[in-house]
Amino acid sequence: MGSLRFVLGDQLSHGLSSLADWRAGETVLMVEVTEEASYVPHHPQKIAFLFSAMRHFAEELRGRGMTVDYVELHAPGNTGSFTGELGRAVARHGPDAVVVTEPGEWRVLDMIEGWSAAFGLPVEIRADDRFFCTRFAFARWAADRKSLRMEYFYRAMRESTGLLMEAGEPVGQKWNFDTDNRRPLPGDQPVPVRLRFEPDATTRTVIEMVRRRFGNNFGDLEPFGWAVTRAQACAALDHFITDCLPVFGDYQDAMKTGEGFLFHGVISPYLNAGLLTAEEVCRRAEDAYRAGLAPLNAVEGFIRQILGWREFIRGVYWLKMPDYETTNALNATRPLPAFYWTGDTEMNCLRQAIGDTRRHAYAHHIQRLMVTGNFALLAGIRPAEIEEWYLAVYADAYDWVELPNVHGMVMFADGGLMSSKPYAAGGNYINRMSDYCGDCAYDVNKKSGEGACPFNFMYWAFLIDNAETLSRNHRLLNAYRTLERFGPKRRAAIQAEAHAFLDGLPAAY
Ligand code: FAD
Ligand code: DLZ
Ligand code: SF4
Repeated sequence: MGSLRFVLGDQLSHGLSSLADWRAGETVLMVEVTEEASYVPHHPQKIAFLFSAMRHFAEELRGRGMTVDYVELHAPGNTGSFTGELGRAVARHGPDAVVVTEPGEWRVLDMIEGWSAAFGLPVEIRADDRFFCTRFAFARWAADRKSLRMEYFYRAMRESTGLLMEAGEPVGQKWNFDTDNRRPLPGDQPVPVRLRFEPDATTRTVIEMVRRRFGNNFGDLEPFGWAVTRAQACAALDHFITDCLPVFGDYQDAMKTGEGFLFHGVISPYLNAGLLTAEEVCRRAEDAYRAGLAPLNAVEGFIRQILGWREFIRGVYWLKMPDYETTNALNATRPLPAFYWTGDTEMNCLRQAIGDTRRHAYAHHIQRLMVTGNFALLAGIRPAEIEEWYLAVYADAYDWVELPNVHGMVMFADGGLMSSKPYAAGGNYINRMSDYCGDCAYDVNKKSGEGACPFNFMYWAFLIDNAETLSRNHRLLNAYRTLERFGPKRRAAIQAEAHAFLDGLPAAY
């Protein structure tokens, strides 16, 4: 029958390398399997999104005349794993070879590398060309660099792609407009209503299946409004470019109660599952700038997230795995507090960020980094426990993108491989960028004692606890000088207050 084309759940792209030379008579294999659906307790919306998108994609392939062998989760005999399902499909179809695009995760690549021996067949693993930068090009860029900084990688990517470039120079004569992108949201700034997609019959069937099977996982299954086809994802992108991108830059770091999406793209699940490509999203944003429909600070800021951060994060993942996830540079050992799963905390910023996550399987970058992430960093949560949480609760979460963001950017567990200092902050930052503090049981202006914002004393306690590792970091010299002035008694009191607060939090496990 020729080759069996195995398409994984996050490879829903018609231009996928493993489908490129499909010939009549060959079968495409797609499988829903328990192992993937339960390696962490995924948010129910994440599972429903992916299974519905997979089923729609299979239909689209059939519509293009391709033969698709699609194994549903409850199909009789489903073995529950990629390897088991490939074995059954090989027996059914008798292919000469298996063709697969490289997976997003190290765990799955390790599995795939065992298939040829297991099934006695050639297994061709093709590069995933949906990224701007191949794993090998990133490794070449990283070679001989002591530290990896996104900004330099990003500049090289601007040059190689020509995005926002003119005659070899960055448009606007600056690479980065980030200083224009840190405005708090004015109270009277209208926020666009986001495009949602009514579940069709396929999605409704999947939703009911997910309710029965995964209904107890953290997160609301409904209302469900995610795009599940490429056409819908394109409509979501159009909506973002027209209604949000023009002000995306200004309020990129802002947070507002009840407004989980603000001006963000809300496209990461589509990019990561393959319904949209990084290239088309960046080109659309650039076109909006060139047509005078969106300002440069917004467009550059947005393109940097995808061409810079997303590609950089993936590069770090493949460069450093599998050892990457085992490091713990700050010796963080505290168990994950139960409130991450329940939302039951008096700290309003955390309650809001976790509440948005529960409702939408989404929180924007600053909520992830500076609220739930900042808390985990300052509290010294065990990296593996907080990583599992992030991998489970977001519709866009896959190991390749979640892990470097959490392990490296949030937890500094890689010792600063990708950031020059930990993103640690006291309550002031959250107060400046959000409206959360006004409704909080704690007082953001109080540094210690009854009712003081816990971020305030946790921030200083974090620096004291980690002085051995961090006090020589040149970007923290001012903070450590301030701490020096506090004197030993005040420092001991801060530490005692932070540890008592943290020790009093019920653990999740
Ligand atoms: P926008 O703000 O509109 O940005 C546009 C796009 O840029 C995103 O869709 C995304 O593809 C890309 N992007 C932006 N920042 C990053 C980044 N740091 N890393 C990779 N891509 C980026 N993103 C994921 O896709 N999956 C994850 O599992 C994930 N986990 C994260 C965990 C933490 C602790 C942090 C701090 C960030 C994480 N991110 C993750 C990155 C970022 O928060 C999300 O990509 C973003 O919030 C998605 O929403 P959006 O589409 O509205 O993004
Ligand atoms: C995330 C996920 C889930 C929940 N379920 C499936 C599945 O049943 N079948 C599938 O092919 N893929 C699934 N995925 C996505 C995979 O975990 C992802 O394709 C691999 O980890 C490679 O990145
Ligand atoms: Fe969060 Fe502190 Fe503000 Fe409360 S006062 S919302 S805990 S930053």
